[in-house]
Amino acid sequence: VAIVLYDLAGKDGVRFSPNCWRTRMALAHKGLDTETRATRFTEIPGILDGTQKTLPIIDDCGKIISDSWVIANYLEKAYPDRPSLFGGAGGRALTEFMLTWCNSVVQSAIISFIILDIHDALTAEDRAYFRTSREARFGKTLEAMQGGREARLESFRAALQPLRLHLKTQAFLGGATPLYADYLVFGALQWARTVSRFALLDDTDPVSAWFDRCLDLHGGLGRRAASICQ
Ligand SMILES: N[C@@H](CCC(=O)N[C@@H](CS)C(=O)NCC(=O)O)C(=O)O
Repeated sequence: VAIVLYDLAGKDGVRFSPNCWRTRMALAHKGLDTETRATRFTEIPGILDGTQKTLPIIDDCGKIISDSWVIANYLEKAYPDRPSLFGGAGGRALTEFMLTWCNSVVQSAIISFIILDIHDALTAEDRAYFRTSREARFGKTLEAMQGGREARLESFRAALQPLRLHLKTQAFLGGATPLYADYLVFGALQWARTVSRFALLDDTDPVSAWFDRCLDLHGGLGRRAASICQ
């Protein structure tokens, strides 16, 4: 039986959520059969028992698990004979640092480049919810948040320097092959790729070459994904 992934979806079913992408890649890494269910923001209160607030959520034969980090840990424990997501206990602990860095530095910067593009990639039903909730959260309009993004690009790229230097000597953050740490940062960049035409990375950036390698993983799962910009 396939594991069900409740996956955030925009218009034309575009799958853009960074946190859902992490989980999607983790399921593929483990080689687990997955059925994704396109779920819009305003549909979340209507799924499962109605208490869930965020995606991703997985349903593994009736076991309902939410939160991407909890899900990754569940998969690692429940499927120990499949390829590891962390590479052992030390790897797991270090991955938790990557999670924190990815959320607090990478994703929180990327949101300011694409928040209006995300809005425009949503279905009509979701747009009002997204605008109201995000404008309340950030205390400004989506237009004001995204405005002037070109001027912020240089400092965003500079913030990726640790990643860039690491990838000079290794194909993936995990070494010769990817680990969950790769999927964390991949999810953040895939978020931008699926909803926006704005180029966060320079083509000559080693981070860009690594992202390209990630798009090819697991049968090109990331590359095949619809983007509103195709
Ligand atoms: N800590 C959670 C965060 C998940 C999260 O924030 N998901 C967003 C989409 S990327 C969401 O579902 N938001 C619902 C909403 O804002 O109503 C995780 O890692 O899964």
